[in-house]
Amino acid sequence: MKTIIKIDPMTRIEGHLDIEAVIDNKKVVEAKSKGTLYRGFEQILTGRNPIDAVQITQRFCGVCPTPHAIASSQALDNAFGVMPPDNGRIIRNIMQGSNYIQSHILHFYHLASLDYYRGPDIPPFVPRYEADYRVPETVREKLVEHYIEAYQIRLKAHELCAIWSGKMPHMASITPGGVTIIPRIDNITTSLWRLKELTDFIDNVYIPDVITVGQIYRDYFQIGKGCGNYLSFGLFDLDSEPEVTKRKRFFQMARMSKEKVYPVDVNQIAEDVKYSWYDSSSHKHPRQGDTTPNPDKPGAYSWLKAPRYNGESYEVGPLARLKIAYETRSNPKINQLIDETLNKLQVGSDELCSVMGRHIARALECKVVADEITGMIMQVKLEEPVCVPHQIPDSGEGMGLWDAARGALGHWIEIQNQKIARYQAIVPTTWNASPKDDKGQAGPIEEALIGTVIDDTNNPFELARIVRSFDPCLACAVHLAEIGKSEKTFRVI
Ligand code: NFE
Repeated sequence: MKTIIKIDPMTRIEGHLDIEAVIDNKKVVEAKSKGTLYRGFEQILTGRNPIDAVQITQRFCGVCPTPHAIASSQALDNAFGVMPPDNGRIIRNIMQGSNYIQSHILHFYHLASLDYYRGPDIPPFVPRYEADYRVPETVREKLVEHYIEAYQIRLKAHELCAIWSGKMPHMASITPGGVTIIPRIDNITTSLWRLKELTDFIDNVYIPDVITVGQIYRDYFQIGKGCGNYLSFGLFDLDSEPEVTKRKRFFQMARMSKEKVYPVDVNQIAEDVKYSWYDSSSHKHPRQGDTTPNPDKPGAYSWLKAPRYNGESYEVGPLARLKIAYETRSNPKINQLIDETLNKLQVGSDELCSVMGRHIARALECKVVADEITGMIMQVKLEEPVCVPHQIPDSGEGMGLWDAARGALGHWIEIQNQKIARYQAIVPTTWNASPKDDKGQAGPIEEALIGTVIDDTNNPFELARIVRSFDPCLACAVHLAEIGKSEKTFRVI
């Protein structure tokens, strides 16, 4: 007999993701990933001064305002024909790196780790669902301690960003053509001591904790594989090449399909809407896309559109970035770090494509990013320019491509009469949590759920662990709540 399981909300914070799974003989045979909030930022932006996009798009989300500020600034740089000077480029990288650190630590300790151990019987650890908690008492006590410590540490990462961005969340000092902060020696010194504390936590607490959980839940290296395609727009600009797809980046812009790495042709990106609550035309490149909501559309089940690359679904995020770096050997230190960790865990590199692999990739990336921005802070040159002047053209187009903590992020702007005529954003969670496309092909999270064995349909924690390993953020992806009516609704915290 088939059972339908519905978990809503799935995400602990970060908007409302509703997951529906059809179980037949203990196995997931169909899955639906549903974004239940409508965003509508595209309509808010239309008709405004283009410069407002840098501030308004940051309000997509309080967790990742930084990449939206950077991607919209890049789209404006592109439309205005300006490029930030070295200081502007480096300071944007530092802001983004600090946002990665706080976001990755947030994800493991505050959004995902409670799936693996039983917290104390007080809020925020209760209410909780009963899972196969296997962590021994001594480890459990440490994880609870680190859960609390992680709040303080994330504060340091937010401060690190605010040193350069003026405030957090929602940064003040970013503008088309660069940044507006004039760097002083104390920006550098106060950043370095915060980074030292962050690096100590990542090396001595975060990575060891993720490895310990990985060793205890080794079977989760076999669960939640996903679609097997990986996409990254890249991270940290290393030069000032105006053409974004040719720009040298620390994590390169690339995609991986069937274990082979290929360049990205942005023209191959299109968004399908057959199963989305939109009357917009389907299979449009975001440059031509529109956002016309229709909450009564028959057959639709999500406010997310379904982005596809050349008709295929792609996973984005830390696993995608690390797999591409590992395969291309672009940075020997990353390969060494991954190999050492896999050795400790006694798992193969192919097992990274899994629930536990995503947690490991995120933790290792956190270290790589912290090390990288420590070096970048030393490259900031006092007394040198941080931005170039810009002028709003009468008309134009621009594109910003960047990797947010959760993966590939694209912003597209069209300007007419010096106003925003069209704005489209495809955020990481739109890729990962997308519904089926026009061909009926599942999105990456849906794909990762299909085939999973559910031990107890009254307590389907396997589904929660798989979905959360992607770190979905629905606030970013969509923004009307739909009251779910179905066979089983679980309150999952
Ligand atoms: Ni709201 Fe975001 C990130 C972006 S996810 S967290 O990282 O862009 O879709």
